[in-house]
Order: sequence, then structure tokens, then C-alpha cells
Amino acid sequence: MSDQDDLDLRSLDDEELVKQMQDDLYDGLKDEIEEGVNILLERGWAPYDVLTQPLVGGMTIVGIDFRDGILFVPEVLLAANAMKGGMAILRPLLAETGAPPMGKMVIGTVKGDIHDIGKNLVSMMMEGAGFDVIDLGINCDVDKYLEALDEHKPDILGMSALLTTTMPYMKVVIDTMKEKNIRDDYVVLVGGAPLNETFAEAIGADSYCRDAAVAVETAKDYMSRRHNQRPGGMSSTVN
Ligand code: B1M
Repeated sequence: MSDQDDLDLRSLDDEELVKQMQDDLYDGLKDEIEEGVNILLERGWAPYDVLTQPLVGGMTIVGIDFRDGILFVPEVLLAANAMKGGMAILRPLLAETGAPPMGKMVIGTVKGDIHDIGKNLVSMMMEGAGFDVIDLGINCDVDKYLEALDEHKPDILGMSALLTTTMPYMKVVIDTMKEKNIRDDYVVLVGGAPLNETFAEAIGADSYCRDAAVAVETAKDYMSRRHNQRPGGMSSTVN
């Protein structure tokens, strides 16, 4: 139960509800977020829109105030927890497309980094697009990635980093793949707020993915090219 118990979320129109949910996410109110997600779904909203407008939109505001020293780690953890509550409701709906298997992806957040909301979102969207996704979690070192590649033989390796201090670790993974002569066996996609295309190119990744929707489109693009090419003959970039 919270201070906002007297506010009936159902009495709000869509625009007011989205705004209220962004406020509730900011305040880390998981129950309210879950209720809001269910209301929007009952009103016929597409799961992807519920994900992006109140949830990702709310987390963007949290990020700004975290950066500016208005919010601190404990508050941001509560906001992340509320966001995960909403994402848990949306996950099966996003995965429910009945699409045939498109390919397989191993994904993880790199060593030293515990941010996983964006990675989880990418996993959800990829599953929804018909990919098998093996999620290695957070704080993945090079051995963990390589073992997963060996075990699962995916088409795609995805890496996520949210810190400027952890993003260089992606190069460690790619360089190790090169040393072992397995780099070209996989499409390597990278993402996370501090990255950009220049960085992805500099570390030898195939593509930078700005967000989860771009990750899905990029992965699909590579898979269709892969099917149209002889084995091992992949090109290096997708725009
Ligand atoms: Co952190 N944090 N945090 N944090 N945190 C940031 C990243 C920061 C930008 C906040 C800020 O200052 N404005 C800042 C980094 C600054 C920098 O490096 N230059 C920061 C910091 C400093 C820190 C700590 C160091 C704080 C401290 O302890 N003093 C600490 C580090 C801990 C560690 O990792 N070792 C820390 C801790 C935390 C919490 C634990 C409190 C929490 C994480 C909870 C969790 O993830 N379970 C947290 C959060 C929530 C954030 C912010 C506010 C939100 C991140 C998020 O979830 N965004 C963040 C501010 C921000 O990013 N604006 C911040 C929503 C998510 C949907 O977006 O993750 O960008 P995003 O993912 C997108 C795309 O980037 C892309 O698609 C996703 C979906 O569209 N994408 C991929 C991401 N990964 C991909 C992989 C792909 C493809 C696309 O592979 C194919």
C-alpha cells in the first residue's frame, strides 16, 4: 500500500495514466506500475507501446535526475525494480508472436557492469521476433562468453554495457575471439547508452544497436543475408 492508494489509476485517461506511471516509476512503486501496465493492455495498447512510453520514458527521467545528483542508487534501484515488474508482465506478450525460429543469440552485460534492464529488453524483443535467446546475465567475463558460444553455437553474440568504464571490455572479448580464430563465425552486435557506431566499428563489432527495436531489425537483416550466402561469407556492416 502506498501514499497514492486514493488515486484510482482507472479514472485517468491514457495520457494522464502514462504521466502518472512515469511518476510512479520514478517513485519506485512496483504495484502501481504493474496495475498501470495491466490497465493499458486492457485498453488495447500494444505491449511494445506500453514498454516504451510509460516504462522506458519513465526510466529516461530517472536517468536524468540520477546524473544530476537528485536521485541516488537506492532510489534508482527501486525504480529499476518497478520497471522489472512491468517488464515481467510484458515479456510473454512480446514473445507471443508464433514466429518461426529466426536464429539464436547469446547475450550478456560485460564484466564490471550490473545494468541489465536494457539487455533484458533486447532479449524480450528478440524472443518476440522469433530468436532463441540465451541470456548470460550481468558481469560476464570473456570466458563466460566463449563457453556460451561453444555450448550454444549461436548465430549472434550480443554484448551490453552502460558504463564508459566497462564498454572497452567488449574489445577484450572480440580480440580474444580473433585470437581463437572464431570471430567470423558469429555476428557481433553491441549496445548500451554510452556506445555509438564509431565505437562499435573501432572495436571490431559488426553493428551498434541504438535500441531493442534496432537490435531486432539488425539481427534479422544479418540472418537473411546469412541465409543467402555461403557459410562463413558474411559482410561486415549493416546500416
Ligand atoms: Co547506473 N549509471 N550506475 N544504475 N544507471 C547509468 C548508466 C548512468 C548513465 C547514470 C547517469 O549518471 N546519468 C551512469 C553511467 C555514467 C557513465 O558511465 N558515463 C551510471 C552510473 C555512474 C552507475 C554507478 C557507477 C553508480 C554508483 O554506484 N555510484 C553504478 C554502477 C554499477 C555497476 O554496473 N558496476 C550504477 C548502478 C545502477 C543501479 C544498480 C542503481 C541501476 C541498475 C539496475 C539494473 O539495471 N538492474 C542503475 C540504473 C537503472 C541506471 C540508469 C538510470 C538507467 C539505465 C536503464 O536501465 N535504462 C542509467 C541512466 C541512463 O542510462 N540514462 C544509469 C533503460 C534501458 C531500457 O535503456 O540500458 O540504455 P538502456 O538500453 C537500451 C539501449 O541502450 C539498447 O537497447 C536498450 C533498449 O532499448 N541496448 C542494447 C542496451 N544493451 C544492448 C545490447 C544490445 C543491443 C542494444 O546487444 C545486441
